[in-house]
Amino acid sequence: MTAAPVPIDPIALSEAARRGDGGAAHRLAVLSAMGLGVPHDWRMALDWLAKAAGAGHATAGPELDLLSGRSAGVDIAAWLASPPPRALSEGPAILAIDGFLPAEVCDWLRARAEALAEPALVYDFDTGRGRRESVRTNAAARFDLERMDVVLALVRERIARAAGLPVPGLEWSQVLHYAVGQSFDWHVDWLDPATPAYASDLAARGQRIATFLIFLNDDFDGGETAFEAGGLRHRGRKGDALLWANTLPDGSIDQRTRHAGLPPTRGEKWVLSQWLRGRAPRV
Ligand SMILES: O=C(O)CCC(=O)C(=O)O
Repeated sequence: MTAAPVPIDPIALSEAARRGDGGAAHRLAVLSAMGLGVPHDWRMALDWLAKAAGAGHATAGPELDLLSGRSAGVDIAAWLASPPPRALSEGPAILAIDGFLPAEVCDWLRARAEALAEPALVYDFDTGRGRRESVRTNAAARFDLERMDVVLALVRERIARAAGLPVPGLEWSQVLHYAVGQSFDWHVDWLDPATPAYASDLAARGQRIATFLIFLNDDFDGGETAFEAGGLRHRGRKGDALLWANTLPDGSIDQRTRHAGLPPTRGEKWVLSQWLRGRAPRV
């Protein structure tokens, strides 16, 4: 799904935040963390987050607690570094990153998604809206700017760095939920350049170069991420990640990336799914 340009007025937000509006301070924290309409600045993001917490914003305090852990401050450099990947397949290029996120961050993302999940949609480029399709019987929570928090902004930057792709190229993150028997049937994530409906979106943002999955829990059976090519079936432990390239080094689509989220046979599966483009939308 494509990120729509968002109206942002940092001056009005700053004035409201200085008057004690915790929501405005939290929004400025998110904007600073993402570099949207204001400079990308993690120190400013944390300052605004502390102001939001002081003003009684509901999630700002817990976000700060989560990010600082047991230490006095937030170590941004440590948060942005990720463990080394290991190759699962050369063609298509599929990498596993074990221990990508701490368990508490997985729990945070899952709890936020639990309140927001709704039936997963397939984006319809003709109408510009999502529609139900039998290919997706699972649920999804989509985190657009209205739903973004600083924890997720940090996770997104960590994903972008691990994938070697620019943060502004990330589409809005989704957390997927599968109950027993629900699946995301066989599909590809790249947008077919031969489909005229995709042309303007591809011209604006480029191809979905990579897909990044983070396993938010592991107390279920079945539910593997499956690739048709090579018959790979993968299940990470809680906090592990899976990264694959949807394109070849020359930028063309990799036809071998057809994959599926198979149905759990016991328990529920929660996974963060991130599609990465080459650039932000032109506004
Ligand atoms: O949930 C999974 O294992 C697969 C998710 C997926 O196919 C996607 O996000 O494109």
